[in-house]
Amino acid sequence: MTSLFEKCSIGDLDFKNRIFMAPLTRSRADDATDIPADIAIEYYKQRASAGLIITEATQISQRGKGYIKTPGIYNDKQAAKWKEITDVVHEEGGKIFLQLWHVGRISHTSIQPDGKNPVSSSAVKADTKTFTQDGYQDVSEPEALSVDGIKQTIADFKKGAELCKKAGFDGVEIHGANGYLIDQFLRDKTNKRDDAYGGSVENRARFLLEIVDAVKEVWPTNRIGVRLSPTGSFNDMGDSDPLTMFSHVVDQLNDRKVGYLHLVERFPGMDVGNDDLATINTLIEKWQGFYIANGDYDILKAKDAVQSKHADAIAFGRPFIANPDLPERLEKGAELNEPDEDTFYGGGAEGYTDYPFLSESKKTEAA
Ligand code: 8OZ
Repeated sequence: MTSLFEKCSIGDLDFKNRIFMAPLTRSRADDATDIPADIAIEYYKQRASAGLIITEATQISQRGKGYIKTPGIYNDKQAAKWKEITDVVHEEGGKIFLQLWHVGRISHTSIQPDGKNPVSSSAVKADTKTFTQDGYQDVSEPEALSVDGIKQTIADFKKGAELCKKAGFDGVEIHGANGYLIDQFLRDKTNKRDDAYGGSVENRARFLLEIVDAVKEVWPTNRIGVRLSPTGSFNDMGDSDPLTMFSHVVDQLNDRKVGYLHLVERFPGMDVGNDDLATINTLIEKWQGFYIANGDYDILKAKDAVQSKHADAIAFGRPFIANPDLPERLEKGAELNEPDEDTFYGGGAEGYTDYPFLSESKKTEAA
């Protein structure tokens, strides 16, 4: 039986365990330049015992930004800071992918270049809020991207993928989940287009697949992952027939031999219906490559998922925020630190780099 603590690989890429770090927005980047904070170097270094670190969602353009203080990957200065991060992770024997992100409509005019409206597949406003300089505010009305705008955005994803090479990443994850731009094209609650990028499942998948194909010109397929949330409703999302939509997507990703599929199976604290579980399970069965499961996994569920071959690896989010040495703690059956939600987004070292390692907690207990 396969264990969570066993190594695994995708092509020529080896991982020391199956305990992966999920992408986690932490909002500590410099807001004017979108350069990751210096303290992010220590944060990622501390977590290098993960089989794979997937970075926080990182915008591929200024248009792709929707929350204050999220980092970017659209210029050399940002890539240079990311290089400092990948260097320390590699020195510690870890592996790290960057998550390429465009928020689409989940943004605010105050965050967009020149105070413009955000873009989306269609002009459908989300019933949700985002973090701005003036606090938590309703997102702004989006504009539908033109076909030229779509082509430019695909080029931005490709440029982001190129900068990731310069920055020393092991690969990239395309963020197609959680109601951001790619998901806004995939699902029919948001995609109302009547051109080649809307309507049929083939058309709605086109934007994602053109991004995958553009990124494939930069990275070998085993170093490209795709994250999806077929049944998620976060960010005011939905689809009339997720099984049909995402079955097509998974078929296409199989054809392209993408390195891994990463599904948000459920959101922490949200109920999942039987239909949603069945959809997710059907999609996983269809998928032929490496599968990363995410969504409210604890140690027992994670062990079971890997042993039963439901998943090749598990991406842990909140547990990795509070436990930099999560693999060691899980392997030893040690107690876990509890994450502090008040310090998830924004601020400095508190709740970011100051969670104790097991060795430190022992020291404290002994003292
Ligand atoms: C929480 C807050 C801001 C962004 C996601 C990138 O859900 C996010 C995100 C999550 O994928």
